[in-house]
Amino acid sequence: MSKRQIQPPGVFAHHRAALTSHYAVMPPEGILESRIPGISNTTISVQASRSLGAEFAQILLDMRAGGGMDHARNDGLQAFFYVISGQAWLEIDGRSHDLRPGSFAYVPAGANIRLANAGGENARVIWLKKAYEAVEGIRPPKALVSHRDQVEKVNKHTQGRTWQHLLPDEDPAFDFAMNILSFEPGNYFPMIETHVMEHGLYMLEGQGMYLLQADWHECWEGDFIYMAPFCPQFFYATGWSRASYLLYKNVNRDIV
Ligand code: UGY
Ligand code: MN
Repeated sequence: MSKRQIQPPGVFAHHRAALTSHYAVMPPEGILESRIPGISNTTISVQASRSLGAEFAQILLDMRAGGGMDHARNDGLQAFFYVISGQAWLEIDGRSHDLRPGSFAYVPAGANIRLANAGGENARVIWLKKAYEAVEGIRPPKALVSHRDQVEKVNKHTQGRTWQHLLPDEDPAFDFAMNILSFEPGNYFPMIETHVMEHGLYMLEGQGMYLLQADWHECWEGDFIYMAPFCPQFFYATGWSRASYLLYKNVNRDIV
């Protein structure tokens, strides 16, 4: 069976996808391909957008050899890139960066960007976009390119559960955080969270059970979850290996 086809041939009605007014669970096999002018040789999977109720967009790009953005783009939004697999090349305002699995980049609103596959294999990259919420007297952040291995793992609340803050989100210039949360087998949150911030979650590895509002969902590597503001949420890792996810969260702004 191919990676995108998880049910046996002839079985169609079983799936793990869910959409409510508070959350969405989206296994990759159900996300149909989109096309965006100016991006070629690439399978484009839209995971979150305004039409879902989200205040950000998240797009998974599977760039084949020679694939990616055909020319520099500027949609006026902030962007965040995270490389899941393969080699990629990213240009930000004329400066080019070689990216490998675990590399990430923050791009300020208004920058010109160009992303392409830089190797022979497919390159899989998450592309998140968000309108910048400016605050008087605070300068917007500058571009930042780094790698997951350069970011300290901090232990919060419990042993066996670590956070990596990919962006310096204690800096009020940033209006969103991108964190990698990792859970050793059997580890879990210290409480059920209910908060004003929304989330986009991409499962990087492992598996677990996610409580969303009042429903349990089993999820694993490659799944995407959207959590709307105030959606009750809780996770525990199952299986025999670490579970990790990349998590978007809007932060640092006044509530109106
Ligand atoms: O930072 C967070 O809100 C995080 N603990 N939430 C989550 O993983 N669903
Ligand atoms: Mn949360």
